Amino acid sequence: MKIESAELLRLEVPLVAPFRTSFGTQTRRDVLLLHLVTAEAEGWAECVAMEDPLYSSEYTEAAHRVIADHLLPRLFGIPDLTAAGVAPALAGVRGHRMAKAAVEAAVLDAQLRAAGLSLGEYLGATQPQVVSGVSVGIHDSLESLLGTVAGYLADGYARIKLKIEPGWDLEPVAATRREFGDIPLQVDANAAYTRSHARHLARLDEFGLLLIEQPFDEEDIAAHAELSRIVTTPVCLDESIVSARAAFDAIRAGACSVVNIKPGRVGGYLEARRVHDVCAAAGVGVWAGGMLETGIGRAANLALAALPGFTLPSDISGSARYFAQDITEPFEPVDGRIAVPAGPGIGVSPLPEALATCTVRRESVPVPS
Ligand code: NPQ
Ligand code: MG
Repeated sequence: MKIESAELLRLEVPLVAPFRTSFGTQTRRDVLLLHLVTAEAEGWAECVAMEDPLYSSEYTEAAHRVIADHLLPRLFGIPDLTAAGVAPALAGVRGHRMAKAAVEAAVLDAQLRAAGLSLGEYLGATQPQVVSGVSVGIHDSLESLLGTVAGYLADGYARIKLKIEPGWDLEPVAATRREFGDIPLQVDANAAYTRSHARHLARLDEFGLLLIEQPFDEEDIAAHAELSRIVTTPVCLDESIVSARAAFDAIRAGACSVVNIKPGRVGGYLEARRVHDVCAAAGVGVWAGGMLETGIGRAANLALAALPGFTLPSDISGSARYFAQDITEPFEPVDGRIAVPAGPGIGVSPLPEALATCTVRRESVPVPS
């Protein structure tokens, strides 16, 4: 396979409601899509970087530029390009994992569409559906939080994740338990705490949470290991796990007993599968994270989340959780599960009208002849 043309698309998609985390309040998704054309098939991928470098150091505009100026040029001219060859060809560029993940995913989609194979089949998916959970932002009051959670439970979501930060932790968890009883419940701090909060976080133990996700800085593996020794709630890492090696080292350090897998954060679906394999070998459960993807990223995440080691409910929600209008046929949970697409590649494509509505910029990346 050889890349014949490449285009980057930027979309502005409004969120149905503001989403507040410890790193700020988002009201829209600044989406970066990559569209590749080869002689055999086209490939689509979504880059999960967010508009500002708040979740991680990557951000959309930087990912856009590094893909156009540094990543794609290293692939142009490779005549027998496959997804497995992408990471080695890009290894000279340091970092930029979310950008690299999008490039590899677009090549993989084209390769699989050409072969008539679904991403789930390619990755080794064993589950026809994925258990769908939902991530709930920080609210201004307990009353409004409980109203939001009630709505998601009525929508059939099988697990609730509450975003927490200092000043918004024990009370929202206690209120949610009081109101809804023994539902599957977990929390995510997006690195808002420091080691000095360890004793405070141990007070979450009485609520029987599935896990506490990334309380401390992404580079502070030692603090997570220390917390793991004093709490009974399983500690899960998200931001810290940037590769299969990082997962191996964090597990060995005793920093986590659960791992959130996001293909963008680790540099692609192939590395994400290696994270899954490392965790499975260590007896560490994994689950699929989410980055407010449109249907393009969501479809691919579903395929990965159907691997056998994904034993905890995912952060893959229905399209309507985030968007009034998705850019693909919308995904919808049925009885708390979302079906894994079965068609070739990621199994979905952008709907031209929906894409036209939210596209704000396009850049063709010239392929040298
Ligand atoms: C997490 N995701 O697990 C992330 C954080 C997150 C579903 O909680 C725009 C783009 C807004 C990416 C908000 C969930 C975002 C974003 C939150 C990622 O840590
Ligand atoms: Mg997280």
